[in-house]
Amino acid sequence: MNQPTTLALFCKVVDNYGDIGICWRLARQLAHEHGIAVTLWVDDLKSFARIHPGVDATAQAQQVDGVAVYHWRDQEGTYFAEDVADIVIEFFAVDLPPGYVTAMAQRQVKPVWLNLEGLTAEEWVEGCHTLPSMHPRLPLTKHFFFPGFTAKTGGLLREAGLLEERDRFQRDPVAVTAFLGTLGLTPSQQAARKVSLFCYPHAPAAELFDAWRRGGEPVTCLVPEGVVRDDVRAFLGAEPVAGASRTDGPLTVRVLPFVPQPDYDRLLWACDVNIVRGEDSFVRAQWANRPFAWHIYPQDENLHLKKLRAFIARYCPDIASLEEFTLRFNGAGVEQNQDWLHLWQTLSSHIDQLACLSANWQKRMLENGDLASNLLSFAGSLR
Ligand code: TRH
Repeated sequence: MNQPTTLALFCKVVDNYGDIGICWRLARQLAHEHGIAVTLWVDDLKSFARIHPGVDATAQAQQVDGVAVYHWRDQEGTYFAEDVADIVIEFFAVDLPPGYVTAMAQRQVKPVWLNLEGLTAEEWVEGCHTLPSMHPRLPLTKHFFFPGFTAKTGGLLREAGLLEERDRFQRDPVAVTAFLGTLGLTPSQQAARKVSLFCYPHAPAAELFDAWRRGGEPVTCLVPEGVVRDDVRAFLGAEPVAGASRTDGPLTVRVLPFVPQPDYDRLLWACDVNIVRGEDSFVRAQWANRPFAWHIYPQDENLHLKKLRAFIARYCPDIASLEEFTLRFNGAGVEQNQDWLHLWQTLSSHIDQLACLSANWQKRMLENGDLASNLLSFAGSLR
């Protein structure tokens, strides 16, 4: 069998950082761990530069950590069969440049063409994973590839050695203290229950701040700059710029700078509880081995709540405290009048159970392999 050695990944940034966050992670892993020559086409280099400071947001072409990165400006242009990679991935069903698709069809050995889809715990995914779809005119077949939580999906993104690196970090209090120190946390802020909060603007952050302020337990809430800006501004009584912080009773809220992707992992590893969002931080929280709650990306007609419930059903069907907290955080709880302090305290009282849940979940996810390796073996099976 002729193993593929080149791969082109096309990424459109719809909004925020998850699209490029996922594509970059995948591109880097394929290059570093599998020796694939990867070209990443991305339409928004500014977002990319926020998660990777080594990216030049003005360059048409650049090498970033062994990956060729091209600014994907438009759909125009002529491509030649020899420009086309062995594997072509469209992320989230983006439209490839028509000239590139024509060149794909001109290749003698046709490329493996994959549509890498979004992550969901819903059952239908298993039936659609790896399904083919013929091009209406050209001799090309595209296959759907779904990340997921079961052996009948593509699994989750996870770099080799990630869990070992995390364990080394979490077992090294000096490293954890030093890391949190670089983010400006004082010793007493470090000693408190540390919660990272990365969520969408409609999250009930103000309610949570109020509950923590009324609760007896010292809490340090770490919020990346720009996240729930209005609620953070109201709590601080000042502009929520990186480095700003205020303590009120047992609660400190501290604004963090937006850190490079590897440091965001360290942040998740260093906190006691993580609130994460979207897709990539959601997956990273699962590898952090810490209790977490998910603020899901909202979709029309509340489609996201179906996805949220599907995940809860797989992840924590027996832990009511996490289910209630998560549903309520996403505006979907049954008992909307439940006090946030009560929800938080119930969750906190189950912290050991949640830690155990997280470890068991991780074991199950490991059994599915990792997305990059699964994708390559599927691509290899098609050639
Ligand atoms: O940023 P997100 O909300 O992204 C997405 C996109 O909106 C996308 O269109 C949508 O489809 C998807 O959500 C569901 O959330 P996500 O996926 O967690 O991505 C955030 C990325 O930013 C992730 O790679 C981690 C990274 N990050 C940093 O590198 N540094 C930071 O300080 C923070 C807070 C995040």
